[in-house]
Amino acid sequence: MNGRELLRSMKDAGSPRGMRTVRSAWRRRRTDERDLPARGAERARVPGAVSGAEPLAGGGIVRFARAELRVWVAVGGAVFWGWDGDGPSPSYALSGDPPEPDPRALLEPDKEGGWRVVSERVTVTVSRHGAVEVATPGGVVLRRELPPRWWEPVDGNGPARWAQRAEVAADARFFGLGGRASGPRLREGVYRLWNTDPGGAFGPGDDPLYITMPVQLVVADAGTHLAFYDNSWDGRVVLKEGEEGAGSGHDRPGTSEVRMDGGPLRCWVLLGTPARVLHGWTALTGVPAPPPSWALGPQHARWGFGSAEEVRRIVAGYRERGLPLSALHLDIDHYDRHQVFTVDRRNFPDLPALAKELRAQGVRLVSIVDPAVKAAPGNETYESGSAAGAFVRDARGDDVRGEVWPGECVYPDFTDPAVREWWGGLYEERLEQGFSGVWHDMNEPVSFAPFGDKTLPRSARHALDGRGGDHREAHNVYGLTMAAAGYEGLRRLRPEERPFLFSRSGWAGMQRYGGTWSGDVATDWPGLRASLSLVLGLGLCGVPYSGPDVGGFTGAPTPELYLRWYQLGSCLPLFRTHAAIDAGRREPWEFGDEVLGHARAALLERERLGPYFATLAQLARLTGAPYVRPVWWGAPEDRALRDCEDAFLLGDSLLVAPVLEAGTERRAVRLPRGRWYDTATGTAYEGPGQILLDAPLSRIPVLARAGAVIPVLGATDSDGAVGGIELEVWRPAPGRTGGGLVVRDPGDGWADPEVERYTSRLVGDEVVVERVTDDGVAPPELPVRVRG
Ligand code: NBV
Repeated sequence: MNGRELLRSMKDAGSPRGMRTVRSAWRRRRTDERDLPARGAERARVPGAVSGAEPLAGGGIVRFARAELRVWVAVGGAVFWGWDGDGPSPSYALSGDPPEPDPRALLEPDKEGGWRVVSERVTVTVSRHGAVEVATPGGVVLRRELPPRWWEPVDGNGPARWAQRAEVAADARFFGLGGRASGPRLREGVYRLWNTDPGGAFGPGDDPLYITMPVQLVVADAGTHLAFYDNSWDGRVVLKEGEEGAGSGHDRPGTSEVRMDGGPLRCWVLLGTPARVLHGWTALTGVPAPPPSWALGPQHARWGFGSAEEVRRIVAGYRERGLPLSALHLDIDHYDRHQVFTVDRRNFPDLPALAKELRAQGVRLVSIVDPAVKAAPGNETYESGSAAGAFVRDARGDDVRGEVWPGECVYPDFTDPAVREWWGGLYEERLEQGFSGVWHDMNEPVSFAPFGDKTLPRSARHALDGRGGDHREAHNVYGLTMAAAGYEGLRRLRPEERPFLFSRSGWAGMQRYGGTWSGDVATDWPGLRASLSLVLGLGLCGVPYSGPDVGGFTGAPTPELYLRWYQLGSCLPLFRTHAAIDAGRREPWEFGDEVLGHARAALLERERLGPYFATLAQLARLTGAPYVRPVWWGAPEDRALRDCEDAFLLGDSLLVAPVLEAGTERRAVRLPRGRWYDTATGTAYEGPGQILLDAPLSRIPVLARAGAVIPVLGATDSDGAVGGIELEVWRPAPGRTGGGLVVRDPGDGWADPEVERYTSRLVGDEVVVERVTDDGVAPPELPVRVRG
């Protein structure tokens, strides 16, 4: 315990909760000291010299003096390699069985005395000492893993630690590693792989956060690739960007060194365009669950509405001002003394009736769900969970207790399939209360502590789906497996509806069950920036649905900061205002008439773009492409775009340049190649290059790609009836064609919607839009409005 921690624990000990917190932190420490012996002497190992190889499906096994490597290429071109018998399964990241090995990929000796696997899409070369090089069929090397190193306990007790260093091109940029506040481009530094509630509010300097993933996307002139070290243990990634030798031929490569405290040393590598890589990634780890259509609308939350009356007042506030609202979220204050699956009946006497009343106004209720269960007789969840043996135990078989909002708590072991089933069934209570969706919080998982790690003891036992293990391996998949439990539960309970679930913590593959949000982002300009970097980075890790607490979690934003946050938020998949119990207001009308007017404009534009968002949600499901993409998405070879962190593409058609600094009325925008229109003025600009655009308080710059065909809602008619879907078409540049995809909103069910493809071109001065079908082209059935 350091001085600061000691001070905090003395302060905490002044209240009953504080005393329990201090006690719980000591208990965690003692449990680990008792059940997790300190590491003794270790022996280092490297693979040594190659001794032979054996061809197997898709590749083979290459043997070394002190290790062996299984390497193969899957149908579709994904590369897998694993040392010492580590295969692709079991894995919490993979959505099902691993893909089949490519029967045409062959293992052959190479001239240097090593071996290589040659396939149509990729060549993998294994050197004589165990370096693994992944190259395009043209021979361009994208990634070179140096021989790994292991440190094994001499007495054979305990896991082997390992380190794996890889080299990438000198010009490469790193992205990903889950949700990072300091991205999206990951600069030199150490990134920890241990899901963590930063406590309080976070900004760009805070790392790690709630979602860490050993997934990196690397973009270089030579090509784009994704590397995934499928291992959920505590670890670190040390990134160093390379340096080019300015024509001297002496480039210093970029490096990534992954160090893990245990667990398998295995990796998947996918290469191709960014779109291909993300498609491959979601083929491997699961397609993103498309949210129900209402979850693409504006949502409002607050910790501390406090009563049904206040909820009614807020909803009426939206209605009276003509502001659309799709959902309202109830936080832990609506529980009975913070206990999950209960209701504070004094302040929320009839939730089902309230839900019905709001639903009639088009507003759904979403419920927070915390994993920790108050350990008290009489608490039904505790009693049924205890009877089912559902809670995480220590090595002696006693329930592990922690301290969270309701007091002393126990934690379901979601790595046990029976526990997932039990927990999923509990969502029936939430549905009966009238909730339409769930918001998973505190699932890193958190146990308050004045010192040490704010989570469960590392020695806590977990089922790990029959394999058995401890919290060192289970920690990072706790949120993921909780999401699986909730999602499957909702599917069983309401098979006809797409579940709405988003989760603060998670891991590779969490998109199968839903989305996420920023967590407790600080209310300041750096916090605003961090919230964009999180959404972009998570999208590149396969999690396309997320968004920040608009306005920031803590404190009170200035009207300007609130408005800029609102404008950015309105262009992100999850568009939700939220704040802490002691924070200032977040309703758009609380910041004066000017802000209200501009916020209303952002809100209405979001509504108008509804069909485009619905299309992006379905395309994310079909292709893995996130709604929100870095500007280099379609042009990774453009180095200036790789370094651009203050703008993003929304789908293929729009480029959004949010205002991330105070006092801005004009900002620079870096354009990808092609013609782009400022959607506010209609002025055309030619990319690539940088332009300056007006960014008055009333709006943030949004540009449309020339030729784009965007589904939007038509104007409201004079009776106030909302228009149907129209195609907004941005005039193609002369000599160029354009187009767009439209996927109509399938409602909240599972219908497989059709993907409609449209093209646009100029004939003389006229813009011609056509629908491309299996039988040829046809005029579009939807009304077309040409702009630009
Ligand atoms: O449930 C209260 C909050 C919630 O409002 C927030 O969104 C979560 O990220 N929760 C964290 C727990 C308390 C944080 C101080």
